[in-house]
Amino acid sequence: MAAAVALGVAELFSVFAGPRSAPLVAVGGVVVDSVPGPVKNFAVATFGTHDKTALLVGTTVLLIAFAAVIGALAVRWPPAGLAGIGVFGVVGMAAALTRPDAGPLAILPALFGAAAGAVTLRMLLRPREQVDARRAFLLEGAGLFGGAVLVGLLGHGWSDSRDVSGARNKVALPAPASPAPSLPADPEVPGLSPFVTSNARFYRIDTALSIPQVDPDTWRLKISGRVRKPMTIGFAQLLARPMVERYITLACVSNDVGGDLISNARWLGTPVRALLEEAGPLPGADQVVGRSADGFTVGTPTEVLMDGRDALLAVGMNGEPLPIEHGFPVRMVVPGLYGYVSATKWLVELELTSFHDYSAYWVPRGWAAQAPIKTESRIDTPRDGSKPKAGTVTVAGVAWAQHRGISKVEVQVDGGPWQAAALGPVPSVDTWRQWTYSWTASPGQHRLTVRATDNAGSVQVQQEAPPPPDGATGWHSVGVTVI
Ligand SMILES: Nc1nc2c(c(=O)[nH]1)N[C@H]1C(S)=C(S)[C@@H](COP(=O)(O)O)O[C@H]1N2
Ligand SMILES: [Mo]
Repeated sequence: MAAAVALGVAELFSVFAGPRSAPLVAVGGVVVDSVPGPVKNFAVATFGTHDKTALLVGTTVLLIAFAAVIGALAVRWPPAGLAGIGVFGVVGMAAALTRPDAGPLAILPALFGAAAGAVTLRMLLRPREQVDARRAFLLEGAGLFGGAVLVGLLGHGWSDSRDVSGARNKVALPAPASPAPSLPADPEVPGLSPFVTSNARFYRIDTALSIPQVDPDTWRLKISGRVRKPMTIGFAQLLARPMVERYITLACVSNDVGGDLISNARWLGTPVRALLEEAGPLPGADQVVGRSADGFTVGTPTEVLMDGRDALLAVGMNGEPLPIEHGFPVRMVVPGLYGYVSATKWLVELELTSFHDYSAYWVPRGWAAQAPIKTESRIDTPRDGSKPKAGTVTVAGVAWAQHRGISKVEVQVDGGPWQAAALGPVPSVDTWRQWTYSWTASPGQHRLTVRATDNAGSVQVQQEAPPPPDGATGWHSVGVTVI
């Protein structure tokens, strides 16, 4: 009960000190940043995009267990209770203080939470004279617990509501100097991924337990490190630069064969290259480190950003300002590279350095420093285990090899000969490509397999490999029972 009061009060104080200073989120953040790679991969593989919820629930369950043990000890020997709360307070303060974006105020939630917990514990453990001491204790405890949950939820809701959606609504996106081409309608194949993923359905992957809230009015982008002319620019200045609009497909390196950590959007942004040219990278600066407002880092080869592809500092996504969870106000988007080496969200700095001198966030955690997207394809329909009717069945899906482009997709039925699928139109080599194949299906069990070939002539690798260290390989296949 004292622990509940501590957490509730801490949530309330996080309204002032920032949501990432709340003990659960701060400790969770330390766990996210320090768990060994395999544990992390297990969590993502098991909980997918719910990995953060799983972590917070897990942390709470552990906390309740510890609190119960300490409570039981405290009944026999009260100093144990105070010591336990002290330990929790120190852990909470240390976690909050060591978060990359923390100010000194970050210790307040854990400090006041622990103080409130200590007072509560003393009060609950005070000597009681009444005959029905047990009943009074339980009533008092239940009241405190209810109050703590209420205060915690209120504080949490209040601090969540202090987001930058108001500022986001006020952003007026400029018209692109170079608009994206208009697209034909999607083929009418139920179950096939639409060419453009809506913002609501776009996959989301990041280490942020609490989404960074970056105010465009105070946002600055620093271009620093090994450059002739370090620069700083604000949001209005960025919007005043030439804007281009491009369809670009983003993919996560953690995507398994057949997985859905890939989406395609129409991005509005300004070319990174022009900005880098103004800053003037010095010889040897072969890596551009993108730094996020929450301290996360991404390392991109300077050469890739300068080779003429549409590497963008994006401000718009499918006609809207970037959604907050997708990096508002500014993120990077680079065709052809997995997200963890290119797509910094809540971007605040581009630091020129070398791969030799600096390793970005995921590199010491076992992922490759450089990671171009592998040629892959996926069957969207029919789904594995489904029961299509005999006759003509449309097999369809997407294939991708960003910045090289897809030249061929083939489908194989029951290990037979490879058959060419029909390819959908694409605006550039930077997006995925829809494909369809008309299959004359006979009753019984069948296995469908797909493979893609890119414009460089490379065929999708058959050898199965898991995502670490630089992206999964293998052919996607589904088993169906035709009825
Ligand atoms: N600030 C920040 N940017 C980030 C990440 C992150 O954890 N923090 N994750 C990267 C990874 S691994 C991917 S795959 C993409 C995902 O972008 P999305 O969530 O908009 O789909 O963002 C990249 N940018
Ligand atoms: Mo990713």
